[in-house]
Amino acid sequence: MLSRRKFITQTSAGAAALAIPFDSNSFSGKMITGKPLVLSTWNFGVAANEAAWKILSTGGRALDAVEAGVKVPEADPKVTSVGLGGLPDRDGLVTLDSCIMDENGQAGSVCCLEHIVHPVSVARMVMEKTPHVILVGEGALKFALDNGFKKENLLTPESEAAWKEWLKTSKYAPVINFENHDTIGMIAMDANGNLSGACTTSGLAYKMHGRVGDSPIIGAGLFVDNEIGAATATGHGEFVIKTAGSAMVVEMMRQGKSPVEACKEVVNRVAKKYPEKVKDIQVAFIAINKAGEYGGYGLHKGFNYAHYNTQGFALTDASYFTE
Ligand code: SD4
Repeated sequence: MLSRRKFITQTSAGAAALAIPFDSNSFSGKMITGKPLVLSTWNFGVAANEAAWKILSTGGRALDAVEAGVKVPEADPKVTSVGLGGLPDRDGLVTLDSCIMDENGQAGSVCCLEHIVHPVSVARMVMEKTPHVILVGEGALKFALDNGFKKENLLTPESEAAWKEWLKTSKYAPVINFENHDTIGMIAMDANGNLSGACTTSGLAYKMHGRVGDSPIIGAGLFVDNEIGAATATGHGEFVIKTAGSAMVVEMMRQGKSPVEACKEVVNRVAKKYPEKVKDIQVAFIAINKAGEYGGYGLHKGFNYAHYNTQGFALTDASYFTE
């Protein structure tokens, strides 16, 4: 269980306003940096980080931590934007996108995968057991089943009911900051200073069947460069893909920007390139650099991210481009 004693919320990236008292001498209004560290998108990142922290705090590898971390919302049927219980596409099918990337620049991904509760683990297996980076659809499912994953029904009665309700209008209008949790993107640095990341989602609800978002696309939904830092994205994937989002955030850090500045720069780029879309879409990034600094930034108000390091954990409301 999370210890409330160690729980704080922050109101802007890195600069904390404590909502719940934190009874140590840390988090006194400034960012606590250093390793190990795990950062993930949205408020469900708190529970996911806790699972990741068990591995990081005992000297484990960042790759193992991010996989274990994102498996928490993947398996939670109450989380309707990731894994089991994810809202389906417009044909009523739950299709999952997921990827993972390690400190050696290795990556694995699955797109439009059905029936498997933990697509992130299939993505890891693609990375570790195949000569490829991405497997999609039927091929990804066959690979998963051949490797011992179990076929399951991911459409819960609640998600099915929501889809049937949606069918009454069939209006495709993805909601900004959906239930305050969308994709989970998680990035971590372990005690050895190595970086890894994972990103996993059921994608935008009621998307066209076969649609793939940014989340399983290396460079868009996730990017890790062990020399520089790591970044991951959430929001309307089409705009993250079109701006090479997470890779761009890492490149901004390479040019000397802090994690928050780097995220902000890429969000600003989205706003500049697609001004007519800004009011309807959310795009947000989180990032960490090799010094253990971290941050996030959203196009719209309402994006938050969870982090956990040696000082405890926190949920931070990210700064944003516009309300
Ligand atoms: C996607 N980025 O499929 C994901 C979903 C998400 O807000 O984050 N939704 O586009």
